Amino acid sequence: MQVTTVKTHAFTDQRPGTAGLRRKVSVFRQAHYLENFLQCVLHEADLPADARIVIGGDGRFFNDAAIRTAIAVLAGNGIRDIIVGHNGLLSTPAASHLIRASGAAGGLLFTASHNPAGPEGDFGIKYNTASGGQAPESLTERIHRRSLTISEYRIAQLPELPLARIGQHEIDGLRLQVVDPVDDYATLMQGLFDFDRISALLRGGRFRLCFDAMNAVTGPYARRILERTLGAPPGSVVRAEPLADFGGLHPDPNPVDAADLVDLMAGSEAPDFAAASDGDGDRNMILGRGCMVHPCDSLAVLAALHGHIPGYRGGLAGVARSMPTSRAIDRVAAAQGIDCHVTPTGWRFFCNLLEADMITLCGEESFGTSSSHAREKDGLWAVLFWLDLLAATGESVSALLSAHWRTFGRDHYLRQDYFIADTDQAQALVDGLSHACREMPGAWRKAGVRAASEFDYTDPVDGSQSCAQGIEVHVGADARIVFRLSGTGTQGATLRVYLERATQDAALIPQPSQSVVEPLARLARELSRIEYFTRLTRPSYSI
Ligand code: VG1
Ligand code: CO
Repeated sequence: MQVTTVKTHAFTDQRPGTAGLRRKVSVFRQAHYLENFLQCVLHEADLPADARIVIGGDGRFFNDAAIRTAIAVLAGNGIRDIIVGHNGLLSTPAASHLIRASGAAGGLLFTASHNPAGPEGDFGIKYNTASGGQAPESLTERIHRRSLTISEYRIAQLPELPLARIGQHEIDGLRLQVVDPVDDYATLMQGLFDFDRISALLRGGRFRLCFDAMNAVTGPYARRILERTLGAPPGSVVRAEPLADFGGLHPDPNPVDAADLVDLMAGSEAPDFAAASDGDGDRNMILGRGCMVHPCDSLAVLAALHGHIPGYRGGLAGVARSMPTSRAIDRVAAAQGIDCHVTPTGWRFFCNLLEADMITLCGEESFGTSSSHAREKDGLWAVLFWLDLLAATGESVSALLSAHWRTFGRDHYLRQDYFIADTDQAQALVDGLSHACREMPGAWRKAGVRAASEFDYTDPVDGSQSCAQGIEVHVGADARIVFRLSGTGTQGATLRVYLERATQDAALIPQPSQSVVEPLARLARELSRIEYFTRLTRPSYSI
């Protein structure tokens, strides 16, 4: 194998965010850009020469070219044992599982999740460690520091790689295994859930379901598991072909981007159950006839009812949520006498807790839930969990949700995003809030502000610290506003404002969350002076 050392120059914008390095495709296509980053990953990951690496992506534009480059850089650095998904496809949770199951030293995941795809769209790369989880902050920071000084990388000259041919290939000293992306993942799901019971529900013909893969990576997974294995009628999975540009969609399972699914479930022809997933298959949206399950509630319901599910009958070691996620799960944990950990936003913060067996279930408000079966969030897993619950209880989605609220109360929840073109303005706004925290309860007492603080996190497993992870404002006895800047965008800044009000009041529980939290939305605008800093008078996005 011929290996070349290529002289390069450093780029200053290779700092990974909430979930890897995300940039415009045009940025990734600059000469040396991807190779540089990969070389820095390899340098800092410090892998043994016989390391095995798993590679896959969400199938978006540039996936194939990036995977070929990655294999060449890996081979150039002496890594000769590579597992790659067929045609370069692997959903994020399936990749996480495959890393663990194959004893790999790590994995490269090519995805920008739900961000738009295509030549004008976004691309991304994540490095996951041997646990299957995303590189911790300490490692991504080291990778970033190295990217500022890199001057050369090593790359192998390889022939055309047979990514479309499943099987084991020996190529010039490189062992390349091209695997079916679904096989191992499907077996894992079969071990967690009662497939006979779900199958009995789906095969009868009385129960109807619609799974929207949004032209992204979960199509092949959902078709195999829901239709072929579990017997849902063909056509139950829609938009099931992964497309390089996601068909122009924004594959983010939420009531705005998957509005047609919400409409379907509100209509007279609504099936019993609907769900959607995102670009890389780690997010999920669950809907019943006439209702959408908010992800914060979904996490709480799964925790409350886990005893029905074979894979979780042994009980939960503990649970965790990201700080902005509603406190619905906290009350379930309290009732079960288990710990509820609160982490910064981003799945990587759950990984230490999962590895240490301190938690079994975890989730985020951004339509992500998962468990100790993987080290990433998992969209289809959540769908199967809900289907298994419906099969076990014989109840509908809305009945399970209402019963949950009756027992535990409800957290009305809404997230408002403001797209701010000027990142300096966005930063000034957040800095202003963080400076104002101390005075806020005094200055805004009449408005009900009780406490305000910046969220700093100390990882209970390794003691690492992550500071300034958002600003939390407590209002009255039962409400909360959280402010933070997004770490996954590729242009400008996005201010996320999370609004939440908990209630046990039977009259308030069924009200629409939008109207219940409207007074909080107003207060959030006043506290943060959004209009002053950005001239924006209303959110760009409410979900
Ligand atoms: C967002 C979500 C966060 C999620 C992250 C990656 O991050 O808020 O909860 O973990 O996306 O999800 P941010 O920094 O933009 O708020 V995914 O499905 O894009 O890998
Ligand atoms: Co995703």
